[in-house]
Amino acid sequence: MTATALQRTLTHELAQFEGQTVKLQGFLHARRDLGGVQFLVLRDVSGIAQCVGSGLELPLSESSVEVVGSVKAHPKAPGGFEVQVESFRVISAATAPTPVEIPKMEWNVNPETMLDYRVVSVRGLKERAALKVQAELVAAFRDHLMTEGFTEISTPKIVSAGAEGGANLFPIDYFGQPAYLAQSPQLYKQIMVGVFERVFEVAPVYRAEEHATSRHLNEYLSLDVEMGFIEDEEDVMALENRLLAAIMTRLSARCETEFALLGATIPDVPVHIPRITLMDARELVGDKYAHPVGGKDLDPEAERLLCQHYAETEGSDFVFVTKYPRAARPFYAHPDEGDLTRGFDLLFRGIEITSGGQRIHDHAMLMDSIAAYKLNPETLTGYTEVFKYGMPPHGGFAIGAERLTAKLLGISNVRYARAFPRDRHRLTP
Ligand code: AMO
Repeated sequence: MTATALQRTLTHELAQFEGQTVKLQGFLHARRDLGGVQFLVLRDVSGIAQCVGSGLELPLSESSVEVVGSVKAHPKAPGGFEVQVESFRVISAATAPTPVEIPKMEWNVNPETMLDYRVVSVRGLKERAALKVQAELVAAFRDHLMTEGFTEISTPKIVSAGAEGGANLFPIDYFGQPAYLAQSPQLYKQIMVGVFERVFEVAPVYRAEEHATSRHLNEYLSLDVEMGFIEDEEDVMALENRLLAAIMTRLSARCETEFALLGATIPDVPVHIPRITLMDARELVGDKYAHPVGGKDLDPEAERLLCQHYAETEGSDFVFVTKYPRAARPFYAHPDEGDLTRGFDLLFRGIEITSGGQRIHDHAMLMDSIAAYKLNPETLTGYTEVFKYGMPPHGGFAIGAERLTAKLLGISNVRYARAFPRDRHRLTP
């Protein structure tokens, strides 16, 4: 059979072809010349394969290449098989050496350099593993919500007013009119509850965070959910609980290699994720860990300690923090007794990955809240109007996809959980 008549085999399928001739196509991941004998590692979408040949003229690393050869068991080769090269072809030659050695890259070895050269460094096995896990996570998010009757929506990313308050809006010039990049689909996803009752969106959102931290991006992927006809925020937390369980089930089934490569473990999602009120949480980290509690929210160290407590005492990597005060939540949060709201956060392995809660659905209550937050009601009419038309009690949440991905995989900075991160100092590539 001629090489071109052979079907392409993927590197992860080699075991099925022992003793047979296969055609592999991929990138020249690594190469070694031992005087006449050449070893090359070919990388394709499914993994890597070691190939050995002689008299080959190997191109620069990362060239796309084709190998035709026979598959032999070889315990020391990745995956336990090696391909003995019968013919070798360069499909598209690299014309310059890569600025970083892809197979030798490690996390945190000069991370800025790795991000500078992201167009090619992102091909690294660990780098792409993070993005692959995120892709599966997003697919599981969609699949699970659809089984629960949710409909996917797509809302504007160019908006006339902020949804979340605060100063972190990116202003843009919209044909001479002031506008902003959307901080969140919040107001639109609520409006769409009036259409589909249960909705979700997977889309980037924009936050003009001034500070470069390991948990903040200026553009991140927001996994948003909103559902109508709820009793209270408990229904929303229960939904997120089921959703996370479904996500972890899919990751266990489809991302074993990626988790192994990164030395990470998939968490067990408790049937009932523990809950603690913000007030009790502050007391707990104060009493148990002598961590001073100031401010209206938990600081990053308090989040870490609270997670440590639940990991140690209940074996849970997750904890819901509930009953946030109004001062810590946006105007749309549904009030609860005292000056509290029905808002919650979900912490996972030491960091907040979700905010959510029940929202105000009563028009008069909403207008009062807008006044109490000293917002200009005129800028919000496109949103507040809908509450004149029978909006049901509703609530939802948003998961920061990069934070969840990073914490799942033990990646220290959310920037590596995004293909092309936008941070305080980075607009390219
Ligand atoms: P919030 O502003 O808390 O809530 O954001 C929700 C989740 O998004 C993630 N996140 C970020 N990730 C990376 N970089 C950032 N700068 C960043 N900011 C937030 C976090 C956070 O928990 N509308 C509400 C959600 C809702 O109530 O439905 C909202 O946007 O994981």
